Amino acid sequence: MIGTTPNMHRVLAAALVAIAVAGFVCRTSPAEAGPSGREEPAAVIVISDAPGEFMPRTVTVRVGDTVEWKNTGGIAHSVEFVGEVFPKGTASSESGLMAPNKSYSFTFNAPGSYAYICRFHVINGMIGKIVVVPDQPVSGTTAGTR
Ligand SMILES: [Cu+2]
Repeated sequence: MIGTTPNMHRVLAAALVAIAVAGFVCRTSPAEAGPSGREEPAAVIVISDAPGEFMPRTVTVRVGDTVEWKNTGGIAHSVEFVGEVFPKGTASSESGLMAPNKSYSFTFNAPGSYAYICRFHVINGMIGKIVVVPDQPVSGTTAGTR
């Protein structure tokens, strides 16, 4: 039996990211509800301990979408946005300390690129990014946007 090597883990993580990205690109139905009317999170980001990371690391959502972070690890983490000025009327952008099994949700009401960190493990590279695009149907590939 072959153990899980760090390499395999990497491949697995990459595959998960690919699946997640494909899922977002392929989403065809236009918004059924208004920007604030969607209840379920548009994306769920899994927080794990070994290594401490956000998976997937980069997520693309639309304006009005809610992103949820779930701490599946055994230690505390956090989600804190950095280097971005949130638009007026946007709520606080910090999860605070997230104990194991805690989750945190945030709704993005303005397009932009939102980088965030885990306060406790940023030194180990525990960072992530949410890209928020305008709320309109995605046609074709988004790879070649100018
Ligand atoms: Cu952490």
